[in-house]
Amino acid sequence: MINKPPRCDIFCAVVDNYGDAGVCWRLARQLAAEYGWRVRLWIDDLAPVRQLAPDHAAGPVEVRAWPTPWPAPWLAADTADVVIEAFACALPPAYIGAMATRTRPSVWLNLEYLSAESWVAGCHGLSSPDPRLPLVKQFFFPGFDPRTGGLLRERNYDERRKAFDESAFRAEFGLPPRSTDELTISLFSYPNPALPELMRAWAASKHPIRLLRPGSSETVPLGGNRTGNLSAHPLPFLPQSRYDELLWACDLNFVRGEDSFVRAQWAAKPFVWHIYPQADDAHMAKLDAFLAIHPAGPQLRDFWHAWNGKGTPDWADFAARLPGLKAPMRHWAMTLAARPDLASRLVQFCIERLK
Ligand code: TRH
Repeated sequence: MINKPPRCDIFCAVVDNYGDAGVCWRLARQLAAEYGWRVRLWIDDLAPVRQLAPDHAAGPVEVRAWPTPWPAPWLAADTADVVIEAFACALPPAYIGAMATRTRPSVWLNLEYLSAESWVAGCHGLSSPDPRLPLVKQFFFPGFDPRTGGLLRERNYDERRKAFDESAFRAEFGLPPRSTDELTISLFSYPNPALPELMRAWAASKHPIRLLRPGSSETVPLGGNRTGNLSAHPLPFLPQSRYDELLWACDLNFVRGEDSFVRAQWAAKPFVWHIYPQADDAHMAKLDAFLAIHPAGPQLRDFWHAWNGKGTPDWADFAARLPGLKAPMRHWAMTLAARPDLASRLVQFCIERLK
C-alpha cells in the first residue's frame, strides 16, 4: 500500500489536431486537482497544450516535452506508480525497462479512444502481459456503457454551469444581446464540403442565426459578417476550461473528434457530431453505434449522416426537429452524469492494484 498520493506519468503522442492533447490534459488536470496525484504529462508536441491551457505552467500538472531520444539509463526511481500510455502511443523502451526493475510494479494502462461500439465493454480492463518483461499492461476504455471506464467529467462541472453568465459571455466576445427568436450555433468541425450549402440555408432561414466559429479569429478578423439572416462571428480558440461556456451559450453545437463530442453531451444541448474520418468508412460504424444508444438517435440520424458525407444536410427538416431534441439531450446527460466519471473509475482501478 502506498501512503503518499500516487505518482502518475501520462504519455501522449500528438497525432493531429487537439484531441490527443485535449483528452490527456483534461485527465491529467483532474487526477492532480481532484485526487492530489503527482502528475507529469509527457507530450511530444507542446503547441496544442499551450493553446488548450495557456496557463499550464501554473500547475497542478507538470508538463514535460517528451524527449527523443529518451535519456538512458532511466532509473526505476524515476518511473511512476501509475503509467498511462494514451492511445497506444508506445512508451520509450528505456522507461519500460526501468519499470521492470521496480520493487512494486507500476499500474500500466493503455487509455483507448472512445467508442460506443458494443465490444468495448468486453475489452475494458483486459490485460496484456509483456512478451519479455515481468510487466502487464491493461486496457482502459472510455465509454458510455456502465461496464466501461466512463467519460471525463470534472467534479465542479454543475457548479461552473450554474455560475455561467450568458450575457457577460456574449458581451466579452462582442456579440449583441440575444434576440428572442435567434438561434445561436457554435461550429467546430473538420473541413466539410456540406458547409457552403448549409450556410446558404442558414442565410435563407426564417429565424436569425448567429454562428460562432471558435478558432477562426486567427484567420478571419473579429466582428460579425452578415448574409441574409445569418450572422457569422469568428471567435478565438478558447482555453479548454472555457470551451464549455461556448457550448452553454448556444442552442445547437457542431462538435468533432472525441473530447468536444463529450463536452457537447454534458452541455445537454442539441448537437451535431463530425466524427474523425477513418479509412474504409470505419468511422460510420462508430457513428451508428452512438446513434443506436442515444435516445434521440432516430431524430439525429439523417442530418448527422449527411454532415458526415452521406447525403445532403436538410436544414429545414433538422431545424423543425430541434425543439423536440431538448428533452432527450437533457435526459441523456443526466443518465450519464449519474454514473461514475472516468477519472474516479481510473483512480479506483489503480488504487485496487497498488495495494
Ligand atoms: O481536435 P480534434 O479533431 O481531435 C482529435 C484528433 O484529431 C485525434 O487524432 C483524433 O483521434 C480524435 O480527435 C478523435 O477534436 P476533439 O477531440 O474534440 O479535440 C478538440 C479539443 O479542443 C477539445 O479538448 C476541446 C478543445 N477546444 C478548446 O479548448 N477551445 C476551443 O475553442 C475549441 C474549438 C476546442
